[in-house]
Amino acid sequence: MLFKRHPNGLDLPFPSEITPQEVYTGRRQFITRMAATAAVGSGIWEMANREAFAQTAGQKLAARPNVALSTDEKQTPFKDAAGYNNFYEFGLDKGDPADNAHTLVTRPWTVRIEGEVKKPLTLDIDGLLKLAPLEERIYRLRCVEGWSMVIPWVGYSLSNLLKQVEPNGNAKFVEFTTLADRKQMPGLRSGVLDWPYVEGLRIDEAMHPLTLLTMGMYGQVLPNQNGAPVRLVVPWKYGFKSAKSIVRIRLVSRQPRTAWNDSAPREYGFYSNVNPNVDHPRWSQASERRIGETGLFQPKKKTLMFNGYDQVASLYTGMDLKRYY
Ligand SMILES: Nc1nc2c(c(=O)[nH]1)N[C@H]1C(S)=C(S)[C@@H](COP(=O)(O)O)O[C@H]1N2
Ligand SMILES: [Mo]
Repeated sequence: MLFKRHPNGLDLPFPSEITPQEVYTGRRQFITRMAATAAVGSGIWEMANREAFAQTAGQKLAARPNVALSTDEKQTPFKDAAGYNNFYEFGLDKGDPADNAHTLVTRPWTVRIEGEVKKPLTLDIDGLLKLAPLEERIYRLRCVEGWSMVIPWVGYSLSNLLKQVEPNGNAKFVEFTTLADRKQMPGLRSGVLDWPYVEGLRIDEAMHPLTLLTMGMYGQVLPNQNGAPVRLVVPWKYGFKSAKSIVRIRLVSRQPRTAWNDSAPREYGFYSNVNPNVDHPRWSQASERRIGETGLFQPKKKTLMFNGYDQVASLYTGMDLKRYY
C-alpha cells in the first residue's frame, strides 16, 4: 500500500517481494527472539507486558466449525498469519506488528454501537463473546498488495450484533472506528494515515452472513497483531476493509469517509471488492502469492472475482464495479 522511496527515486513494488517471505519471516523471528532475550534479562519487558500477555496469548477459544462457509484449502501456518501483518498502528514493516503489539491492552475493552439505531449499546469483550455462538470459519484473505492467506477465524456474523441494536430506516452504511492511542501504538507517530483507522461498509454488506465479527483465530484468542480483541473480516474485499481493534460501530445515513480512501482515493475505493479485472493504478490484481506455502519460485495463483465468494455477487447487480472500485 505504501512504498518506501528507493534512493534512486523509484517506487519499490510489492513490499512482500523485496525479501522473499520465507527468508523474511525467519529473520524477523530471529531478531524478535534476540530482542526478547535481551529485554527479559533486564526484567523490564516482563513487568511492562505481563498483564497484556496474561489476558490473551494462547487462550483457547472454542468454536463450532462452520463447514458450509469454510474453504477446504490448505491453512496458512499460524506463524505466518501471526508474523506477517499489516497493522500500521504498530509500524509499517510486516514484522513490526508482531514485534510491537504486545503494548496493546485488550482488556478491559468496550465497543460502542450507536448512530441510526433504536437501541444503542456498549459491550465489553465478555458481552461480545456471549452475544452469539462462536463459529470457526476458514476464509481466504486477499491483501490489496497481492498476497493472500487462508485463516481459520473465530467469531460470528456481524448481523447478530447489528440486529441487537435495531437499525432504523436511516441506517444505510456502517462505520467502524478502531483504537488510536499513542501510548499503546508507536505507529501513530507516523503520518501515513489520518488516525484513527476508519473503515465502512454498506448496510447490506455489513448484514451479509459472510461478514464476520472476529475475536479469535486458530482456536485461540486473537494475537494482538491480528486485531485483538475484536476485528472485522470481510473475505470478498481487500484485506484493508477488515478493520482491527474496533472500538466503535456507528450506523449512518451517508457513506462514511475511510482512512485509506482519504489517503489515496484513486488507489483505494470505498467498495474495494477483490476484482482481478480492475488493476490497482500501480500494479495488476490478476494474481496473488499465497503466503507461507512454498519456496521462492512458487507460482502465483489467479485471483478470483470477489475472492471466490460468488454468493455476494447479487449485492452489486447493476453496479459498474470499475467505477465503484
Ligand atoms: N486498524 C487497522 N486495521 C487493519 C490494518 C491496519 O493497518 N490498521 N491493516 C489492514 C490490512 S491492509 C490487512 S491486509 C489486514 C491484515 O490482517 P491480518 O494481519 O490479520 O492478516 O488487516 C487490515 N486491518
Ligand atoms: Mo492489506
